[in-house]
Amino acid sequence: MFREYANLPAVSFFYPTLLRSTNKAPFLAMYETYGAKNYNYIKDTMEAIREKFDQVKGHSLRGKYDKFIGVFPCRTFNLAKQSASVPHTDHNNLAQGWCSITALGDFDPTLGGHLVLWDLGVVVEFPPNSTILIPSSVIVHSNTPIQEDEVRYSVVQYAAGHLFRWAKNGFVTDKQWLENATPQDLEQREMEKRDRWRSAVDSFTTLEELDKTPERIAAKEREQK
Ligand SMILES: O=C(O)CCC(=O)C(=O)O
Ligand SMILES: [Fe+2]
Repeated sequence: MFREYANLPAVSFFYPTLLRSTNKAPFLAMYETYGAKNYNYIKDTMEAIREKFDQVKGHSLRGKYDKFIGVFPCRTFNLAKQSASVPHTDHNNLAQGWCSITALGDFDPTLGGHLVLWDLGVVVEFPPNSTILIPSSVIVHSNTPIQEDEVRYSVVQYAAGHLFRWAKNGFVTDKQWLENATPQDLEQREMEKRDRWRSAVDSFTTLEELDKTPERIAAKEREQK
């Protein structure tokens, strides 16, 4: 997906910058750069959950920072010898959240292992050891099969939607929250539900927004001199 946009000015400016970033895996830096609002929503919620559990003696979730996990609270290993998915969405993930998929193994990416993005009508070559970020909860995706003697695994990192509902409820389940909710709480929640899709859509960065960052403006000024 990224390659298609690589020649657009905002994107081609950021890519080398984020690859120079030394304290994060490039795919995390990419998420933070191109999906800042989205990334920060996950980061802040995870931080709130960790803080909450810091208060519970002996149950701290505050592990050592892992630069290959970063903000992602969940990870799935697809370890079948020829891992490939049929068309699906990961609808339990945070709807607007991006999912990081890393392909591993030994296969010819020109013959198989492509990522198919059905809603976009796009088929992307997906070589082993590369990572692609997609909003996997809303885009139907699958893989093409690899050759008979080849091997393919994948590692998927994402944020489960339930974590966000639970944190928003004040760290209780929907069932527990409903049991204690007042009529005003219920009314307020119905109103929030009606508008929630909009804030989820707004959390995607537009190319115009990328073009207006201070770094990009400074670069444009330098180009003009
Ligand atoms: O292996 C892949 O490329 C996709 C995996 C996937 O979509 C999933 O595990 O939900
Ligand atoms: Fe998936």
